[in-house]
Amino acid sequence: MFETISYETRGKTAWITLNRPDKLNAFTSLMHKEMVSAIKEANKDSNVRAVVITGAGRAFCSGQDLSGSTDTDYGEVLRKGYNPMVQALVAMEKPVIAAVNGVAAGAGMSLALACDFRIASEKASFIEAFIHVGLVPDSGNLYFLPRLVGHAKAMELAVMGEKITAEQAQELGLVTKTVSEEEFMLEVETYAEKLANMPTKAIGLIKRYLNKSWESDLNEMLEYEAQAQKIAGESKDHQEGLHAFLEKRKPAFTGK
Ligand code: T3D
Repeated sequence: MFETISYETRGKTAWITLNRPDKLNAFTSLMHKEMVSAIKEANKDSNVRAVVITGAGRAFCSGQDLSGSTDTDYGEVLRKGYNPMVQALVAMEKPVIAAVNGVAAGAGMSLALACDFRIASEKASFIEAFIHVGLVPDSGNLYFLPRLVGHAKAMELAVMGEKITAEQAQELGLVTKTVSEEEFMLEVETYAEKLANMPTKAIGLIKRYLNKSWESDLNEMLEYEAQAQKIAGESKDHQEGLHAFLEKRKPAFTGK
């Protein structure tokens, strides 16, 4: 179905794997298009309640494929390729995990930042590689990075472009958890399965309104919370959660 990525569902989780291992999964325009299609597919499939994005081989993603021509309009590459991918990820009201198996460089790091959770193998690393080729962080990197690590650290990482280990990334709050190479895939599967069995609607609403919190004042947020709670309060999962509590059993959420 796809040339540069693979897409499969395992249980309630969709797995999107960047699949150009000889180029450390560098992005091409075809890969952008395929990523958008895969994200949309995961979004519309009501059986999918969690999404994992990872890389084939030893890398997560090395960013833009630098073996392409240098006389392209990078602004247009971003508007047509990267930005729709980031927008589709953020708009998806399902939890998305970046399973960072190896190096995440340039726009590959941006992709990881745009996900809701980052689980890193101890072999993973992160590098704001843009500066080394005279470019600026893009694909949402300048939006997500300061929100995750604060302005001063974002400035340092973006300008100095030094590679940081998974452990350092976790200390900075960039990474949800770091796992040994041997346990990495099992841990990602377990984490995804856990998320996929949670109240998906509520997770989607948390994602939607946490994103809005950056540009809203308190009164707007109080109203957004009221709107979100009305929707969540009418969900089957809320009923199930209440019944399970009263009956002293574990809830069986369906995502409805
Ligand atoms: O539209 C636009 O262009 C603007 C948008 C820009 C967005 C961006 O992402 S700009 C930043 C682009 N990415 C980079 O600058 C990262 C370049 N790669 C590296 O710095 C290093 O490869 C890594 C730090 C990621 C990994 O280093 P290492 O030592 O583990 O591997 P390596 O030996 O450098 O790379 C292995 C192979 O992958 C090698 O090919 P070879 O020699 O075995 O045939 C290398 O050329 C290839 N490769 C790695 N990254 C890229 C790549 N090929 C094409 N594009 C890449 N980005």
